[in-house]
Amino acid sequence: MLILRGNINDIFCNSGDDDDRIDNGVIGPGVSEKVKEKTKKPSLYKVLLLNDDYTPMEFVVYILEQFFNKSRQEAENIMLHVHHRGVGVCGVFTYEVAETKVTQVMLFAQEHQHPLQCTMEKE
Ligand code: TYC
Repeated sequence: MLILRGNINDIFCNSGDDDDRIDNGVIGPGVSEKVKEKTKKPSLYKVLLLNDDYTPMEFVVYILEQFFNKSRQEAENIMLHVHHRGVGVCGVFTYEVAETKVTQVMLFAQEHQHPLQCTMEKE
């Protein structure tokens, strides 16, 4: 006998973008159950740097290298993008990682008395 637990659509329809698992277990003589556990992928957030007229370019490049693991060349490109366009993406992270990066950058900028602004936005 096959016992299906949960919504029939959840069990047989695969949307493709979720991380789905099917657990086949025998729960008694001649009785098996098929349980599909759905796990949702976490939402992602862009961490953004904003331009200003006072923060030194070298300071922004240093932040991109140290906090966002960018190469020198990548960091310079992102810094120049922000300088010319007003805003740019430093990286994409889960909520808590993005929030931590924003806090670290804002604290570091304040400690060095630069007005640099860093924020996050849902993808
Ligand atoms: N516009 C700044 C300058 O001319 C450089 C800068 C770049 C500042 C990026 C902030 O997020 C920033 N010194």
